[in-house]
Parts: sequence; structure tokens; C-alpha cells
Amino acid sequence: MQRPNHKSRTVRCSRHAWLRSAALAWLLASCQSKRAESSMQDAGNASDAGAGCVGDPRAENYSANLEKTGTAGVFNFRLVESTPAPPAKGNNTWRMQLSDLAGNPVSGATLSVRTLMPDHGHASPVAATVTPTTDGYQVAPLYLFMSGLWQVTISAKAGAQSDSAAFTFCVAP
Ligand SMILES: [Cu+2]
Repeated sequence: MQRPNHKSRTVRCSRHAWLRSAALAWLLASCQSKRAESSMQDAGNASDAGAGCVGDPRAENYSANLEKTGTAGVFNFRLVESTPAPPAKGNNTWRMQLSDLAGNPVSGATLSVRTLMPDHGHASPVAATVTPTTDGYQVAPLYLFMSGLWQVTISAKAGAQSDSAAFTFCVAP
């Protein structure tokens, strides 16, 4: 009955899925070759199980309301909450708040998000969207598609002022 519709939807979906899986396959291949290099360098270290970033000094311990001053010293960036918590493999949603260094909320800023796996040299293939909320900003989806160390850099611009802060977490397998 609704066969033509169903069919065209399927075609569109599978083409989209194909593009996404091709992108992921490429990313995974580049990751795996990097990982092979690093495990060769780590030959003899048999304890590299799991995410490989457990205990990494670059990784931050997640807790709600994790706040830091940006690298330019202009804004404070508060990660109010990650869902799921701590940040996990797959899609994550972050609630953010921005304030000046006196603690006054900064609303109406333009936020942008950059994802990076520093050890693999790639980002997430999915761009996160920032949506203003009543008390801050929602960042979603943060698609952290593989386990390992992820660095999420939030940049904010309000009027002539701009700043950015990076949050780095070890994502478990
Ligand atoms: Cu990776």
C-alpha cells in the first residue's frame, strides 16, 4: 500500500547510513593504525586493557558543575551536567553555563564546540549543536563514538569578548 513512500525513504536512509558508516570506517581505520603504532611503542606493557586512558593525567574526573576559567581569562565555563554522567561512548548531552570572572551569568553568547581525540588526531564525525536554554546552553549531540581520551573545546563569543575552555575525559569502552 504505502510501498513507494516506504521504498524511497529506505533508499534515502541507507544512502545516509552508508555515508556515515564509510566515514566511521575511515576514522576507525586511522585510529587503529595509530593505536597499533602506540602499542608497538608500548610493547612489553601488558596492562593496556580497557580504554587505554584510565589514570591518564590529562583526563579530568567528571563531577557535576565542573567549572574552569577559559584560556583567555575572560569567561568561566561550567559543565553543569553531562547526560550520561560521566561522559560515555555514544551520544552525550551537556548543559553549560557561562559567566564572567565575577560570576555574573553571560547570556546570549555564541558557543561553538570542537571535539578531538588527541591521541588519534580526529574529531567526531557529528557536529554538536548549541541551543540556548533558560539558564545556559545545551550542547548536543556530543557523539563520542569510540572509547579513549576525548577533548571537548567550548568556545564562547559575546560582543567583543571571546574565550575557550577544553574539557578532557577518558571515555570507557
Ligand atoms: Cu579515535
